[in-house]
Amino acid sequence: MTPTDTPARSNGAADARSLFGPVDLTGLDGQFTPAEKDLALSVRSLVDEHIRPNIAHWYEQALFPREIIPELARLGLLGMHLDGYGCAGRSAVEYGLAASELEAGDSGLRTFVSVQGSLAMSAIHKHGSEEQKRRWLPAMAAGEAIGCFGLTEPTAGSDPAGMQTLAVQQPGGDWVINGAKRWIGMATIADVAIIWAQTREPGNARGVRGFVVPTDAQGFRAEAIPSKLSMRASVQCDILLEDVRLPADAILPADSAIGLKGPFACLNEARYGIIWGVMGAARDSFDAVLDYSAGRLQFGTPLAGYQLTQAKLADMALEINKGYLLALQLGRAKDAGTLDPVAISVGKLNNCREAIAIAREAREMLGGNGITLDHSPLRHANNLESVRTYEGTEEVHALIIGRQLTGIGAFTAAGK
Ligand code: TGC
Repeated sequence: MTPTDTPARSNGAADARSLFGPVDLTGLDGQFTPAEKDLALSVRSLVDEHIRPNIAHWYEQALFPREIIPELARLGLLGMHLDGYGCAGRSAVEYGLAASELEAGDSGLRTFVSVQGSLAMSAIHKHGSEEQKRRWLPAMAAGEAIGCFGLTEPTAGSDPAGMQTLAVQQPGGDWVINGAKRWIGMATIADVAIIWAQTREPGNARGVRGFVVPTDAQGFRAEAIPSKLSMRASVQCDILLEDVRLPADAILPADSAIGLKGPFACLNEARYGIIWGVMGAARDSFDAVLDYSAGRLQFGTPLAGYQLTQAKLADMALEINKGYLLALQLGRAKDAGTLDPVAISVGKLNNCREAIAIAREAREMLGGNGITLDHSPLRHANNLESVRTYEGTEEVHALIIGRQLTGIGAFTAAGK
């Protein structure tokens, strides 16, 4: 048999309800209910209609397309896994599938949905007062109010316990916050910021707490970080807080928000979404190079007919299948209420690592054409540099797993 007379692959078009297409070598499609598939395919339609035709332009011009927000809200994707207060109450698996479809379009758009739903809305939903929930969640689910989540600081990234931002309670009850946050998604377009700060009451240090800060509060300033080579269709910002005065009830009051477990509970949600999201970017990179290799002749033979190409495609397909199976295992556990944060680290570390390797390999297989925005893999690979770094770097997740395996914390040289 010659390489060109073997119609070995189907493009999945015969099954209009195929979620995964040709990469599905292990029966992934059969693992999802009709309702889960419906949701995923409706997000795919949104991506096909609104994101794919424009993403190269947005990426090149470094534009976050605000006009996409009403479309995301219309599908119920903002805070989609939260219950009540205008949120869609979808399952963890549905949330994961939506993240995957969005990130097949671009990590920047999935990041917007994560920051809004998994970080800002989830902080209010988990830790907020009834008044805070009613004030913000319905508007945020409708896309009428945008949120951001300020944890990381210029000198405190992997170690948020080292944050310097300080909220001091005044004798009348008001809080005054001073400090700086960095790498905060959406801050320049946000209406509300969840700001995590060390707290001090008169004569008393009280540890890290969260505050619901309207971004029009006096002394709040956000500036977009320029010249990014990654996440160009998204916006990451510095926040400066100079004597920002807030009423006593701006604090997130729940006991669950006392100390760093407050923000970490929200990071769990965002990290979970990333496990699925990055597989979307990997799948899109694979689909791009599979198509290209079928049509591109080299020495008179389609690239797809070369053994080296097929071995690379096979390796990519293995990791995409394994990555989705891992995401699904964790998603079913999350829906059952049994998902452990260490398992989230397993998923985040593995799937980010494999997704960026797949996107880079796909770029290489596209040859010189792969360095333009005509093809998605290098854009995905550049975005994934951010995704593997935020919400816990690869090193942090490796050390969380290492601590679980050995019982010894190795985050610092002192063995903490
Ligand atoms: P440690 O200080 O000992 O623990 C503090 C408390 O937190 C609890 N905890 C968790 N709770 C729930 N889920 C988790 N995943 C948790 N991890 C820790 C812990 O049990 C303890 O509770 P308590 O009751 O005893 O006070 O911290 P640790 O030693 O457990 O963790 C160390 C380390 C390095 C793993 C942690 O600091 C870490 O995860 N660092 C990475 C931080 C990170 O991911 N930063 C990214 C922030 S994202 C952002 O700011 C902007 S990106 C989003 C955007 O685009 O805007």
